[in-house]
Amino acid sequence: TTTGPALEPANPLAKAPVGRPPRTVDGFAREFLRELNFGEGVALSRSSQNDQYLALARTIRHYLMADWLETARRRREHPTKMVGYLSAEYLLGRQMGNALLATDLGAIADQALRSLGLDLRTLRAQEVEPGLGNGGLGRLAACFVDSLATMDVPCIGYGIRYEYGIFRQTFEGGRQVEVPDSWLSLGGPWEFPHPDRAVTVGFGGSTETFVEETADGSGHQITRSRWVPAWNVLGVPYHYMVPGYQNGVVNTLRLWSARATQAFDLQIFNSGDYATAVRAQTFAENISKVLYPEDSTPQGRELRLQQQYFFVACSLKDFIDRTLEKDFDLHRLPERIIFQLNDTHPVIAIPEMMRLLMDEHGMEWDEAWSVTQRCFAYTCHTLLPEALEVWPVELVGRLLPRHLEIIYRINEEFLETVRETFPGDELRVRRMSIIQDHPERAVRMANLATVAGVKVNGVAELHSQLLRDKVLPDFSELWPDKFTNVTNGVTPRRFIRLANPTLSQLITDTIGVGWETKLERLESLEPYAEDEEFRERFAAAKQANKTRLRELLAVRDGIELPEHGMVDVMVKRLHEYKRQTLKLLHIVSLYEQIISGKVAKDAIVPRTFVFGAKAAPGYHMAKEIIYLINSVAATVNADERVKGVLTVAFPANYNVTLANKLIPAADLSEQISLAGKEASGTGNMKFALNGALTIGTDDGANVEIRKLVGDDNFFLFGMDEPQVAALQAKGYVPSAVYESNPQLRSAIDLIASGHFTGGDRGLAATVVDDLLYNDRFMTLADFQSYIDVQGEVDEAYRDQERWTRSAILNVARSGFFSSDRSMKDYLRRIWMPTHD
Ligand code: B1H
Repeated sequence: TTTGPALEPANPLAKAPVGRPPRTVDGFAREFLRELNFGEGVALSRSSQNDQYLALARTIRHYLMADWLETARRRREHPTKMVGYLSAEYLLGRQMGNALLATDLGAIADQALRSLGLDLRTLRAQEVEPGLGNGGLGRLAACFVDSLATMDVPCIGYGIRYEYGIFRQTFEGGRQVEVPDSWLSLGGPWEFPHPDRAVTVGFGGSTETFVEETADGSGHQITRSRWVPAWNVLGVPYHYMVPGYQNGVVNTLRLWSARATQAFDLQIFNSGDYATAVRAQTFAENISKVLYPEDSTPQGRELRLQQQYFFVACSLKDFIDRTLEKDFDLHRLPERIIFQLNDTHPVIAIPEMMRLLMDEHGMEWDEAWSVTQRCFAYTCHTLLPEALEVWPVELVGRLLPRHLEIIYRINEEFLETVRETFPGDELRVRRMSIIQDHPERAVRMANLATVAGVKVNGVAELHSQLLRDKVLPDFSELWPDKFTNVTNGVTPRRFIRLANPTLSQLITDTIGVGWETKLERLESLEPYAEDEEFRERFAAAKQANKTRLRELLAVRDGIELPEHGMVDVMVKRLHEYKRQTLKLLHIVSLYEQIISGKVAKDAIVPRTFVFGAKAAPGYHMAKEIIYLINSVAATVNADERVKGVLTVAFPANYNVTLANKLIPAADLSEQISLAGKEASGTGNMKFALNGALTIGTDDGANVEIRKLVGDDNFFLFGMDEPQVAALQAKGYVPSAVYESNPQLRSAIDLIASGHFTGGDRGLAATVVDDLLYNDRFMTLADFQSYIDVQGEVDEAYRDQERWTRSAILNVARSGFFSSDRSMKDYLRRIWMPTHD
């Protein structure tokens, strides 16, 4: 299937996008009814809420459509260098609110629906969010494409249209039970399938060599290789609009869905084995069936490598064959594209680019390598060694034999450079090799990305430094200039304007409009920290957000929150390095001190602790921690002795939608990972921007948040990274910490006694034993410091005026964490280095 010839229609109307629907209440209502009647095929009186939601989505879409077509036309007519963001995850969150904000249609839609007896908020709540990501990494990709559209930077986001996104979390008896997320089952009104533009992707088979005359007519012969795949699948692109913020720009997110190819079908269908043929179809479609739910620790599954190659092969082909104008000279490819690799997940794109340039476009190795090396840049998102992806050579060879050949050759030439630069240093050669030998022969994707990429960046200052010094030190010694930092950011459109309308209104009333795209302007709020009236309005906004949260959790989860007190929130994926157990030990310790009479109930500040966390379904320890949090919540909430003082809420299924309600209501943001383990964190930024104070370690972007908001407005605790390394080197014995700290001992003993698990000691043993005898992330070592600083938090909170002042300063000084700033940094440091 190819695109048809350019049309030369007689009717001049066809030359430009037909008009936008009128931006009036009547016009909107009319458009909505048209969609309901002619799109959904139902009368208003007979329509379900889902019909109404779908019609409303399509109505809003119409207002964006002309801008989308126009943006695409403009980019085709004036082609410039584009960003191809390659990401296996996009954690988009609900689309409707964002589309209404981008088009500034909220008020019109609200009135139009009201005039029809409908309620906008109810319809918005119908949307099942596209959860095509696990956590921070996927949400970051969504923030980045939002910022690029808002900044009118040409970008295509490429990824996978998983039929099932991140699972829906439920609790049964306090244990996590995963339910498949069939986000598309009630219709996908935001997507545009283009089955006619499907791309074929090969897998398996073998390579063969053949001899060919060189193109220069000299009569010389060269040996080339080509791939003969054994099977292939189709990638069908689904387009999603990425609207900029009220700027008339709409970029595209192109997500690929796998289908069986016809040839594949025919072959088997003709063999008469109908059932096998149908099964083969299912096999192909499996590739985009489900998002792998591991965050940080990738599973080396064959299907996952298939997913990675599938979306990357579709994307490169799409860009070269469809996005570039015909007969574009591929030697100049780097003038027109930079592919940003979001972690190692899309790194197989590097050998794929080599294969395309050589085997399909006739380039020789050196030319192809020179082009490839300028087309990719790599972002690393981790420091955990187990999170660095490696693919067994056996698997790569079986699934992608041509790519393995190419990887071997890249490695050979690279190691030659290493040997020239560091003669006789074979240990170094082994460390740097793209191929590891132990524990099994495997391709190190981070090494491949570092060798091929123009730049390698970490996601926060500290992370980038540790990346250079600890993760890839040999590479940074060889190529110091390749390494750079771009500190993460978050989109203020979704995470302030949409999530926190009350605070947004206050900001606009105070400093005027436009801060949503120039977030550094928040700094003009700083003097208002001393303005009593402003402080009162600020505190009232926070209170309103707490009330909103209380109402939501009552309906959503049947959780009753008290009206007053501090809201202390820890929301993020469940992982040992993030140390949800440290938070739990704090809660248990407070509880233990009250029930044992060591501390008077009224001596501590009433707090509501809110957790939100999904565990990877196969991560046993993480699931045990969830069970323990739920057990502690149930016990504490039912105990009259702490009523009104300690409340623990763990609403199930933390996702973007819930984040938008939770974060604005928080007083305290828990960012308590072991120093040196959290690459950046982005939740930490969202909290600060919504006026929560952080209690945190010197880790990831916490370091930069603290530097900006100031020590007086941030609660720092725990070891820093050098101290962690020193303790590690010296030998860490968690049981010794337990023995020597009575407060810690009481808390752990209470858990171990079965107090929270219905008297069953066994049910808490997994977590307790790990803390005492393993504690890889040094929870006990940081316990006392954490407890002490939580005492300072209490003290600060008692002085509400001081607290509000600090909260205001957190907002005023966090403008740096806009993802617009991150995008500017990428543009200047990586994508368009001449860009000023
Ligand atoms: C982050 C991941 C990740 N780092 C593997 N690494 C995955 C790794 O499906 N997998 O196999 C999925 C995700 N995610 C996070 O990225 C970091 O932990 C955060 O600190 C950081 O803020 C975020 C964005 O940079």
